Amino acid sequence: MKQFSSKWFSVISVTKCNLLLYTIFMLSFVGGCSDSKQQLNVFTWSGYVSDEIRTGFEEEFGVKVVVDTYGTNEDLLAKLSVGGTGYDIIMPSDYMVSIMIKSKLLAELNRKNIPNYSNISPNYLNKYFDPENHYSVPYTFGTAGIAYDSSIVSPTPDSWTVLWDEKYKNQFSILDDPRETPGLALKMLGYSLNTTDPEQLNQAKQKLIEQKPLVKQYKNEAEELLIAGDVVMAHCWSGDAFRAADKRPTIKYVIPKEGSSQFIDNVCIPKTAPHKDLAEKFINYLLRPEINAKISAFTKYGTCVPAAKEHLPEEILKHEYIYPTAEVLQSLEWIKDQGDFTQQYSRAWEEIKAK
Ligand code: SPD
Repeated sequence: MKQFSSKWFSVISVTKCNLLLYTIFMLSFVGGCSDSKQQLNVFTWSGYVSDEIRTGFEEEFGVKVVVDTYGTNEDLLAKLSVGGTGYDIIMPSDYMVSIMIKSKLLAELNRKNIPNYSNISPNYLNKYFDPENHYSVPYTFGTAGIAYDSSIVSPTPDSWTVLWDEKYKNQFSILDDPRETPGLALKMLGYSLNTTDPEQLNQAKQKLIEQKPLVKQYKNEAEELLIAGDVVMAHCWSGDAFRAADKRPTIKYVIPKEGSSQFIDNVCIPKTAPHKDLAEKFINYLLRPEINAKISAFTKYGTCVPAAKEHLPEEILKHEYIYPTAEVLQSLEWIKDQGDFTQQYSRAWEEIKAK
């Protein structure tokens, strides 16, 4: 009996052991399958890549897309400058593309892998920041301005000076951005937002220090504050204002009469990208007219792909601030890469925030 039970014990042990090995094998196989899926790591602005765009690419190409966000071009630069981020796709604005090219942080694009490049309108190509688009492909374009709740803010704001009005103390937010924010004060003072005159920049700095006690928050994701009703006005990017207006229809947007900034955000591949081929497939996918239309409808920024317009509703195509009038366009400036003087903007902004 003793012999019998020990024999059976060893049979059961062997069976259990086989089962265990089998389970480990199956688990490692399943795990191995998901691990072996290529992963595309995207680093972008919030509200820029929708779940629909992400999962559409995942399903069609059998890969995983992970999206991480940043709040300013300078945050993106800081992260990339450290190296080895693992990001495959980034979306710097115009002047930051120029800075990144000079700093040798970007990979040259292989146009053969991006046949949909030909879908882009020439109006958005060959700009000063990447004269032959060797490193960048335009994603969207927009402006900075003031979003306001028209059921509360009266009269309708038409000047940046409203952001110095005591009446709105603690009721508005300002972008937390070393170029946009000094830029708004420079425009209010009648200067270029690309000034390299230290005295003009100093005047803008003093204005922003004076404004500080009135500001509820410095925040780039103003959409959330506007929807929640935490602020009645926000210095923000246009698409974010229009996205907020979808949820809270009394939100309107204006570009002040003194003028403002305009931008093109671009898709680029960092030099250190682990999956360059997949990144180029992703860029090509973004440039399909129907996909690009979805991007514009989601972000509420303009499309650089004319054929995408066939898939867009009238209210976007005729939107006076997504496609500004010639008069408004004249009042806008591109933020430029000002070389060494750029540091003075960052220093001024740090000093303002430290006050
Ligand atoms: N939520 C998307 C915001 C995109 C902003 N682009 C930045 C432009 C900076 N000049």
